[in-house]
Amino acid sequence: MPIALIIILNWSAPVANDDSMIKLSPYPRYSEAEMISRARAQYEHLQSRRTVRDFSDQPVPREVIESCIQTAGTAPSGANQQPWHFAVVGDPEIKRQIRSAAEAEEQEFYAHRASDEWLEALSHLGTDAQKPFLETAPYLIVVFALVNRADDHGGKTKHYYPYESTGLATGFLISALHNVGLASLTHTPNPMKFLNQVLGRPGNERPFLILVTGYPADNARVPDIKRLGLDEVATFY
Ligand code: IYR
Repeated sequence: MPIALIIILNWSAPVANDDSMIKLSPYPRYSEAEMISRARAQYEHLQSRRTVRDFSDQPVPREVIESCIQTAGTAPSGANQQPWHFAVVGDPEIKRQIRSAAEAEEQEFYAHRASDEWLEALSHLGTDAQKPFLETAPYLIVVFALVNRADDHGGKTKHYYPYESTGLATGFLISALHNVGLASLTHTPNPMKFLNQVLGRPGNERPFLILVTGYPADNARVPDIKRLGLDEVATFY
């Protein structure tokens, strides 16, 4: 038999063997009444979250941000590749540079790039090209999605579902920040490539969004939005 055929016939897809598995740490087992009450309490807590654009400049302990980012890092990811990086900007000069570059892009967006349909969809939010929160808020967490990662042999390992995974981690982060009483804003200047330059991040790290965070300003105002009801977002079969 030709050697190549022997190799093909002997090939089998890699599978996890027993040595690579560990026992699941026990999940708490609540009574059904306790589950219903915890699920409701969680909903009540998270439904009070609002996207905020008016931030206080009051400092936030760095340790809080560190723990919230660790929470974000517990999100599931494609092949457990954890394809994310969080660049945490507290430095006023770097915040100033980000604001200046973001406002330049936003001016183009609002004056030329956005379609009338897009501007119409945004009109109830009251947004414009001015982004003072990029300097006011104590922290800008610039979230990057990694499309690949350098391996130990000078090559690259491709990542699977990097954007979906980074979106999940960002969701965990928003929830973690809300849990400690911090407001956040998912900000997406378009395009965002300038973030690689300003922060010196390599090309395999794609800017995903800026999560602006801090305490809400005392007089913060938010648009009067409604959330869709359960029967509008879910179908039970
Ligand atoms: N990036 C712009 C426009 C914008 C786009 C969407 I979609 C929003 O939900 C909000 C704003 C800005 O930040 O103003």
